[in-house]
Amino acid sequence: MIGNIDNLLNFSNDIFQKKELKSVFIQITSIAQILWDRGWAERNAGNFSINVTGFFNEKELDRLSAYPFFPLSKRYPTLARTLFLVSGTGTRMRDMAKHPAENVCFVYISESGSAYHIIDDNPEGDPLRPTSELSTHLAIQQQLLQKKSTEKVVLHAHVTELIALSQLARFTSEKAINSLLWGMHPETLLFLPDGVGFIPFILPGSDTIALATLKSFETHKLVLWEKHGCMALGASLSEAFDHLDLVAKSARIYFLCKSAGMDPEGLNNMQLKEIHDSLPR
Ligand code: 2HA
Ligand code: ZN
Repeated sequence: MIGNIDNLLNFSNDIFQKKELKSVFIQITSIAQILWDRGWAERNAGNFSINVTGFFNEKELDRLSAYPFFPLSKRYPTLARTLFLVSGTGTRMRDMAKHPAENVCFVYISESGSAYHIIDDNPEGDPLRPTSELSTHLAIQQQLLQKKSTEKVVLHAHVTELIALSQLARFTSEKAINSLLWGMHPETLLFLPDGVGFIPFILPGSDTIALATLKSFETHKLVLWEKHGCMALGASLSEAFDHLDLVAKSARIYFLCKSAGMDPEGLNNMQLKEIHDSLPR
């Protein structure tokens, strides 16, 4: 354990430079750019958390325990001594793509699971605060650890095509929206056989949305928040993005047919069954 502020500042620098994290930062750069290019991250929309605990040894985690802590509004016992790379609140994906280190912070959870501290790339200025959706991210990350899931990433983006679908009353149920999305393209059923979770509109950043999302992630890898956006899980940021990309493609096919004045047929039940039966068991 160290208490010397110079050591802390040095460590804050070391942690951003850690070579094992290089590929994580490369993915952040590329996915942030794609989210911006797609228009899925207007203004400061979108956020992510990446569990990077596995890149650090016990000794390094001990050093992190020397930082000052902020209390968390809830206790996350399973997250004790875990470390996350989290997008900063108010940051823009278009800036993230160019300067990832300036737009993310590390969030380290205390031994009790009831406090956290922030390590950013600007230790002398005001700390960059983590995303406004931190409570939802932590609750989901805790559930992933409890399930011993290989998924380490939670990604939120304003996927325009899916927000548009959620504006149509006939698709505002899990059954209806999945039947549409699976019908538009075989890969949607192949890669998301559990479909997407659907959550009727709830205030972003609230405990209620965190709880509803948590429940939905018990059975899905992607959850749609009505008239707002999506959250996706992945072993990496790229994989979480792939889930969003896949369902957005299905939604685009639907709207393309509609804008050409046609009602898409969709894959029929026999075709869907054939795809379903080809899935590995
Ligand atoms: O990160 O998208 O829902 C900003 C948001 C909040
Ligand atoms: Zn949002």
